[in-house]
Amino acid sequence: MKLYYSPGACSMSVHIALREAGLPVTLARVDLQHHKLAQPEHGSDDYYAINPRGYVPLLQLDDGSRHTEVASLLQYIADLVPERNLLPAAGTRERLEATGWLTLVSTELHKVFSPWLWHKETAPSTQQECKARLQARFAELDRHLQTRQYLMGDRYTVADAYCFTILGWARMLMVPLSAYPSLQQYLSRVAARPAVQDAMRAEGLVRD
Ligand SMILES: N[C@@H](CCC(=O)N[C@@H](CS)C(=O)NCC(=O)O)C(=O)O
Repeated sequence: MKLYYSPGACSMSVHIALREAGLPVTLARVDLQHHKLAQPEHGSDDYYAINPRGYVPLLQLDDGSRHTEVASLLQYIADLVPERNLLPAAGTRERLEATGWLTLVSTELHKVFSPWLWHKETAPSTQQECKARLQARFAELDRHLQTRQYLMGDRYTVADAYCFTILGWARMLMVPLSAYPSLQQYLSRVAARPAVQDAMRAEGLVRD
C-alpha cells in the first residue's frame, strides 16, 4: 500500500493505524500548500492528478485503486488485521460505539478545526464559535476519559489514533487543553505507544 500524507495532518491517523496493524506501507509526502508531490511520480508532481480533491490522506492499495476519507480508511485497516483488535467486530454494539467515535472525531473535531481554524482569513466571529464548540467537545471527552484509558475503555482502537492526531493541532491553533487534565493524560498515553512514536518520527515530528 502507498499512503499519500502530509506531516501531522489528519493522514497521520492512517499512518499510525498502518503501523499498529503491522502492515507495510510506502509513504508519499504531499506539499499541501501547493498540492505537489515531494517526489514526482511518472514525471509529474501534480497531486491533483492523484487526488482531484487535493487532500490527504489517500491510500493506494496494491491493486492500484485509490481511496480517501480517514474514517473509512481506518475501518478498512482495522478489518484487515482483526487479531490486532483495532476495532470491535462488525455487527456488534461495540462496533457501533467505535464507529460513533470515528464519526464524532471526523465531524465534531476534525471538521471544526479544519477548515476554519487553519485559515487565517476566517472571520474572528467564526473562529470564536468554532473554539467554543471545540471546548464543549473537549469537556465532554475529559469527563469520558476520567474513568477510561481510551475512548472505548481499556481497549485502544483506531478512533484513538484519529482523536490523538486531530487534538495534536490544539496548541498550534491556540485552543488550550490545560483545563482538561484527563484529556491531556489520554493524549500522553496515546503518544507513548511505539506505533505512534514511529509514525511521528517517520513524519519528522519527533527526533531520537
Ligand atoms: N474528508 C476528508 C478530509 C481530509 C482533509 O481535511 N485533509 C486535509 C489535511 S488534515 C487536507 O489535505 N487539506 C488540504 C486541502 O484540502 O487542500 C477526510 O475525512 O479524509
